[in-house]
Amino acid sequence: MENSKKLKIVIVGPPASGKTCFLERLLGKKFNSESISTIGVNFGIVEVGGNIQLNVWDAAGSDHYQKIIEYYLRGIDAAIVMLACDTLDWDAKDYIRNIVSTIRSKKNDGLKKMKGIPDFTVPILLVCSKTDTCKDESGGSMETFCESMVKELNLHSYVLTSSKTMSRHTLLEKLYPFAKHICIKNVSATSALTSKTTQLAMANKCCTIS
Ligand SMILES: Nc1nc2c(ncn2[C@@H]2O[C@H](COP(=O)(O)OP(=O)(O)O)[C@@H](O)[C@H]2O)c(=O)[nH]1
Ligand SMILES: [Mg+2]
Repeated sequence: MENSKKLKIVIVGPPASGKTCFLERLLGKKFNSESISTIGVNFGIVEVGGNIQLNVWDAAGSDHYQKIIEYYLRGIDAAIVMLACDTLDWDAKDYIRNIVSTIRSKKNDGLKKMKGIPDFTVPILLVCSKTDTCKDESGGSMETFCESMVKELNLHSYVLTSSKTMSRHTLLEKLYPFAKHICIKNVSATSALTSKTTQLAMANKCCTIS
């Protein structure tokens, strides 16, 4: 689609949290129960609806690839942090805190990058994956865990997903409000920038001796 809004998104999460399966399902592929671990990164273009195109980078989760993840975080519009529902414990909380801090510090562009200021505005969605493996006994606790993380770290929101049992349509529906939020945020940032540039141009004009 020529006029679609293109957003750069990175999915990060521990190894085997379901990142690659999630991206593949969004791309319309079948669920793969024998998905092999990602070397480096996978990439896919997801048409999420509403004329929004997500350019999604699925970065390998192991510490070995930390530098690669940091590289792909540059210039992103948003990030997805993925955790499997059967790994939601204290370690998972620390993992989320650390990765969110990395995302906020590496995403910076322009002035913020020069000054080394973390970007607290980058939208981050928490995805709790593999819910088909947990739903019976811990449905409530998954939500409590995610809500507390969203609140503590000021994330955009969270969604519960299963690449195994949910349709592509359902997964896209879960992602759509996040994609829409990023678009709206980008539009307001651009118009703020445009108005700042206009103000600066006008100020300069006042001071120009012609
Ligand atoms: N039951 C179940 N298994 C899943 C789901 N998503 C991924 N898996 C399995 O978990 C393993 C790791 O998935 P993968 O997408 O490669 O994880 P990644 O390392 O985060 O990219 C694979 O064996 C997948 O088949 C899910 O929603 N439900
Ligand atoms: Mg993978």
